[in-house]
Amino acid sequence: MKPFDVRRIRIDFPILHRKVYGKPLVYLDNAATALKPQRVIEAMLRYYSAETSNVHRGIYFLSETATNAYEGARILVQRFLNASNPGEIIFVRSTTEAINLVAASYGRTFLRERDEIILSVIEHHSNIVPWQILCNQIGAVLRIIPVNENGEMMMEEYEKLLSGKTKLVSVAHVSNAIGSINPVRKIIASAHQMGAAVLIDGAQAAAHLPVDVQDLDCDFYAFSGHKVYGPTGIGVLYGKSGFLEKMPPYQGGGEMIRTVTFEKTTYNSLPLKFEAGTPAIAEAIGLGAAIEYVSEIGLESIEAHEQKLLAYATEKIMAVPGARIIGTAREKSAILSFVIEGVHPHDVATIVDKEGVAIRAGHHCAMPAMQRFDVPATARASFALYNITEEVDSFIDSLYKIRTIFN
Ligand code: 7TS
Repeated sequence: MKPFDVRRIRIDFPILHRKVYGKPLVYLDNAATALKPQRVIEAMLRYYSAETSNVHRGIYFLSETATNAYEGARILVQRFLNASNPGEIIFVRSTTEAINLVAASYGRTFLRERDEIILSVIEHHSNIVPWQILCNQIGAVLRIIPVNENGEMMMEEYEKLLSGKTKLVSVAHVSNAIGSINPVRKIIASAHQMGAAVLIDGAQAAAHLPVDVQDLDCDFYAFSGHKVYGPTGIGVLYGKSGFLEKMPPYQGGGEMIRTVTFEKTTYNSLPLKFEAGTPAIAEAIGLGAAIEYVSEIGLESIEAHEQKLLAYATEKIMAVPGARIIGTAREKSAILSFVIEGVHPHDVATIVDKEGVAIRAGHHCAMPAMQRFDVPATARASFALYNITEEVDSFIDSLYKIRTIFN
């Protein structure tokens, strides 16, 4: 494991040096979006100030420079996920778009009436609604894996749901609502035994634990740039080439074709078949810089650091009167969802905000997960590589203030 120097890392994030309400910013909403290191900001600035041009079409210097930077970012992502070739890395707008792409292209082509799609009860809405839309269009059916009291997937129930009718399984690697790290390796292996394809929603995993798509053997893997310290507006869909080759394009337009006549159009090879129109060039370059940044620090070291923060925060919050943690899976990522008896989570977030502490409150776009735990909403602190125990202390101190206000 690489040595990890959090003080050194904090210098890389300019926003960490600002204040809110005259207090140091304590940013604990990393599951919503992560802060950006200077290197990412500079990479985008460089493109806009010195390299602006479109990609894949110019034969002049600037366009070649931009194309190299854009395609270089793809190779960085390929190595980051250990995909077998760059054609398996499709740049999309976000995790949301990646899942919609698979539902629209793979789903509408290869699924039929009464085929079954398995999700879990703790999915983000972006891994629920695209499948519901597909089901409404083609008459496929959703099946839902339950979780136990701790928020762990009930694997015996999952095995029972699997059958010859199962055509696709789509689950989160890490739950954004309650932090569970799901047993995706087992989920994938069992689905494959039934001949079903598997998509893993890696939105909450990619920045927090090492991901190797070949080792996992998932057919699709999705994540968002903005949660891995990169820009918004860019995300990644990894797909095995065997799958992507046989899928029809998701959108039509420039760049995704080889030849067009009114009689017949032929499509470009991977990955461009799935990248219609001018892509998010600056954002892809920024994502490349972010991936380089986290890869240099090392995901194992990042994970170890965040696990320490999670353990520290968990212990401290258990001592706060009335606090109850939602999501106590044995394997958890750095997400701490909780409620405080008698206080609405929005009030919790508003009060701690006045102390400079940013946390999220709400249903976290996972309403079925909230229903499962019989809460309308939770407050959620989520940690990243730059967070420190002193920030956890500020957060916990601000929770004690709530009790004073509400008593
Ligand atoms: N899947 C999971 C597991 C997520 O956590 C999110 C975003 C998404 C998909 C969608 O990602 P997007 O980048 O396409 O929007 N989760 C959160 C969150 O927990 N708070 O804000 C966004």
